[in-house]
Amino acid sequence: MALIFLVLAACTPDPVKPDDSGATTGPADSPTDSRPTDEHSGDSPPDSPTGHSDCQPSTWYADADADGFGDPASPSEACEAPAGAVADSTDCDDTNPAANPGAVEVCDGADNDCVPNAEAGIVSVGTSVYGSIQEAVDDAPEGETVSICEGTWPEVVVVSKALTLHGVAGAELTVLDAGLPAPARSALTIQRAAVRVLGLTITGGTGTMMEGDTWGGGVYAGQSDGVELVDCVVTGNVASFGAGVLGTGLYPAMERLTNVRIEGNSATMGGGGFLLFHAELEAVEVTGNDAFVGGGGTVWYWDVTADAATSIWGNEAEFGGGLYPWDEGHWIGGEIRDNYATSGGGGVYASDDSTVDDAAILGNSTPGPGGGMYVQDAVFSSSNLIFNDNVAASGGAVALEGGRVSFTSCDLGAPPVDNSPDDVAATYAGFTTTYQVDGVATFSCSAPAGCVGL
Ligand SMILES: [Ca+2]
Ligand SMILES: [Ca+2]
Ligand SMILES: [Ca+2]
Ligand SMILES: [Ca+2]
Repeated sequence: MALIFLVLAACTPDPVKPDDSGATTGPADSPTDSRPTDEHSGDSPPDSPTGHSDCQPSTWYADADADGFGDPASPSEACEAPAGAVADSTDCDDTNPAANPGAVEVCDGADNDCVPNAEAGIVSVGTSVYGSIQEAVDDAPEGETVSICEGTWPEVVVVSKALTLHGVAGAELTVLDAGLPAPARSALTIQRAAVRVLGLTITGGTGTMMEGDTWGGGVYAGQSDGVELVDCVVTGNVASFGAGVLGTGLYPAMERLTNVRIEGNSATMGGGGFLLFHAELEAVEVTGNDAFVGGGGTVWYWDVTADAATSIWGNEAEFGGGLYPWDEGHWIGGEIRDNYATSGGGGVYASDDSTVDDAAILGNSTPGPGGGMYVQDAVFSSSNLIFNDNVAASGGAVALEGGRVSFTSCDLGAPPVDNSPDDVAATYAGFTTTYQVDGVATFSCSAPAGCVGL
């Protein structure tokens, strides 16, 4: 207010006779404007330093974000525009230079064009707007962010450069739907690029055809430079292998999944939820997926590390309801819980040389061997596993058949959370020996000695 008062005082040095012509402010030396009042005809001051002896004040509006459009809520009266003010009064958000009546509506969570509306159906990169995710991906410079607003996007997307795909309204409202039942189309294909995907639901994919099988129904990241999925949902996809997510980054590239739910995907071969080579999982939930092997997930070569908030639960397979570490796969961490296998290995099944460490294997079941884990003809090792409440026909915790295995510091359960039957069934040369163990044990099993340390 003080500023406005000073401005008004400077512009009206003396009472001015109203201009009955109705004219707006004219030149300072025009007869109309410089006409002195009767009372002060002799001592009227000369023209002000600005060249205006008097004026008709106009209304100005603060333009705090300097986009040329003023804030209707902050008017002021002055002869000339005060600093940072404009004559326009149509800015709907004077804190955002990307919001004004001249702006293009883009997908940024803000009302850009001052037409109150949802952003639904918009994909944008910077100030460019596109009709599909793929068009935006194709046009976006490397390293840019493709912003995807609320809506269901009926397309398949292929990305072959480093980009971020960002579902601005989050995965619940932003859906990439490849539209089953078209054969052999991954919903999102990432080729030899480091791509970050945020806030997207990925569904309806049927995988990429290779050598007679389909791979990566939802996300196909074959030979990627590392794909990051954050706050995403991958659901309702099918493939032979890796129905939800296939990530086979070229070492040392890895996939990183953070706060991702992989749910209700179906593989006819391996990895209902995922098939991964090299990955880090944080707060990942893999549930309700099914497969021939590895209902929740299949780990193939290299390492997949899961944090304690990652859970593979409620999946189903013929072998390995939760997990199937494949050819030299190494699984570390997480919880493998309440999975079911129709033939063996309710939680985990391994028939290739592999390792599983630092995981909790809880409440899994099968009508076959190995409620928690079934290892068949493999060179296999495990450490720091916890087996509780797993149920099977034989080997409630672990069933072994052939091969050479070692278990280090593994908790085989004790009442009231023991496995049933309790606990290890080892079959070598056609003979099965069962071992009941309470608590932590370190042991190894191979022919012809059977299990040593139990
Ligand atoms: Ca403004
Ligand atoms: Ca603005
Ligand atoms: Ca917007
Ligand atoms: Ca036990």
